Amino acid sequence: MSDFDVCWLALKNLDRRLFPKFFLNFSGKIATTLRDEISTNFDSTENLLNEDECNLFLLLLDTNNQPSEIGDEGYRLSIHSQKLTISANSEIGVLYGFYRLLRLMSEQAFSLNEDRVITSKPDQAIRMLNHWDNGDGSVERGYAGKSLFFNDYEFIQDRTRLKHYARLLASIGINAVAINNVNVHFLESFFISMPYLKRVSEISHLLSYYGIKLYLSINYAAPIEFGDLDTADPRLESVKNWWKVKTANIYKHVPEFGGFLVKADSENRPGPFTYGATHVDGANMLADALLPFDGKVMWRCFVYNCKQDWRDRSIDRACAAYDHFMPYDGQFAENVILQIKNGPMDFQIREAVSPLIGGLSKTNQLLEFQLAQEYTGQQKHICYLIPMYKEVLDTVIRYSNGNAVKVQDAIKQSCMNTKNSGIVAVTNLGDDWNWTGHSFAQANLFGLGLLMWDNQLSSEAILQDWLNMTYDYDEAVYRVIKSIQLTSRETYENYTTPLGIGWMVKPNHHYGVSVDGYEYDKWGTYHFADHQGLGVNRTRSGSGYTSQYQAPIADLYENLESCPDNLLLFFHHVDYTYKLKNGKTVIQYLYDSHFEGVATVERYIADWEGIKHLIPEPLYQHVAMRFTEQLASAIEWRDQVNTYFYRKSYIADEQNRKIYR
Ligand code: GCV
Repeated sequence: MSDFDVCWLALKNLDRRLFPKFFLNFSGKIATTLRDEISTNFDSTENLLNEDECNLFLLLLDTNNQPSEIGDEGYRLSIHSQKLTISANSEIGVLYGFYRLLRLMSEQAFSLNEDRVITSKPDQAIRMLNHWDNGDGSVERGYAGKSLFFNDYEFIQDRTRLKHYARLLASIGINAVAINNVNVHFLESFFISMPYLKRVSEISHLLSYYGIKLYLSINYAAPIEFGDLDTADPRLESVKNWWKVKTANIYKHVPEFGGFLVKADSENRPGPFTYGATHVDGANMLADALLPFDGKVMWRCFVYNCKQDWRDRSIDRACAAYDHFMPYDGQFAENVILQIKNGPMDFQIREAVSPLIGGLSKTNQLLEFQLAQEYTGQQKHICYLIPMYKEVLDTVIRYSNGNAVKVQDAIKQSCMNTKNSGIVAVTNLGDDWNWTGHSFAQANLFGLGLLMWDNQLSSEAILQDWLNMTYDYDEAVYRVIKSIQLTSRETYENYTTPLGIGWMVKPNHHYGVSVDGYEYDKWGTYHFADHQGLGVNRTRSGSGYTSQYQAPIADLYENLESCPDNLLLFFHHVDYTYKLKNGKTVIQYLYDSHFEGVATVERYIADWEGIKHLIPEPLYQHVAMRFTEQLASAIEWRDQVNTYFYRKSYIADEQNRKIYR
């Protein structure tokens, strides 16, 4: 038995004898993986001679006979006369179908007696994870232990855990990963060369058994770091050739290599701006080197002025991504994909959706989420993020011929090549026994995987699947975990930064409250509270950010009357006495939400105690200990925020609750 959790692949109550014999009509890497999975989950033996004896069929379809309904990676799963067939147009499609079978079997109602057919194909082509792992084994914004890939400037040699990692990812449909931090330091700059490529190739090979492509984050200034050139100007032949030679060498050693992930001209990372060149010059130069190998460049749009003067009210960080990238729409190469954070700031508990997503119409896009809970409780607090992701995917971000276009469709419609778009998330994984620090944070990874595949799934259905696969307890336990998880995002928002204001965190590590922590700093993340009110004026009379949205979305946010309350302070600076749509004043809402947030955490704790006798002690204690921290932190948030705004406004709480003076 391994010393780590197998998460949702634990599948404690599968009937191992359900499939006595199985039939597989193809051979190769994925067939090996399937045999492995079958022997892990069932007592089945393969029968290649007499198909009549089999009741599980894993079939790679004849490519001339492709049912278009399942595309390249999808599958068809059918139960007929007590036989179950999984068929697909690709080997990976069959594997995805097999994992779907495991999910189905974790449902109480599963039976071979009922005929049924399920077809499924992914809504998004690229379903990727980004690791922010460093060569020394640390993980930037990692809250679940150390890196799964590196330790003490070496690649980890033990493959046991990596194999489980690959299983977990494939089981939720993830097909790409970048294994090192986008902030590429000195050592990691050399991962694109020998001897590191040997190790990269071993990992890439292992991942290929699960249909996962490996990418590397690169240092834009690598030609200089290597000591080969004194410039990284993308327009120079010497620089172009340097990357062509390096890229060809990567593919020689890592034939399945996916491509490069690039953070350039962002938070002090090098980039084309140093040479007066553009992001188009930089990205297309790399794309050119990757093109012969069908490789891709994921180019991040997190470009903003991180040395802003807080006194200068003319700069709004929220405008930056759009301002930098929109002018180049249509100029990026076909194998360049712009990677855009879901909001224009930085993974706050609630932000408006980045207007760049609706703006671009001729550029490949990857929508970037953050599973790592940097600003959402750092995997000490429970914060089920799937409702937030769904909200983003369902947001109408533009209109086309009068029809509303949601984010989930916009990212596909604007691309030059449908295979070059999708969704990516910064992972919440590490080498902790349970992978995610808080065991309940597993649901975020599981959920996002499923949601990237099927954008229509509900947060509740996903959570139910995760529970079915992970635990095998009394229904009362499920009820409690569900009610906690499904309300946890709002609860976190309530006791931290409601109404879209964001930030107010302690600088650098971003955990815990510090209302003015960033207020007079250079990062562009301000709340502008004074004695009369708070919020950021991003309307036309302020920074003009609202104009980056197309009409009528721009007007929706521009006008106080139509701006949704939960984004009010993201878009507007208002008085404390301004009345929300629910009739409360802003100041009263701030007080109420903070009291309510803490009260809800107290209720979670009581509910958790109430099911103590129904769950194993280690799980009980693990969650209980984190709740103790969550409550302490929530109380600190409540008291500091309430006191801060009482002192600024001098307006008392209508309910006269305890606010420290
Ligand atoms: C990897 C935020 C985080 C940084 C992160 C950066 C990014 O600023 O605090 O740790 O750097 O985003 O997304 O590049």
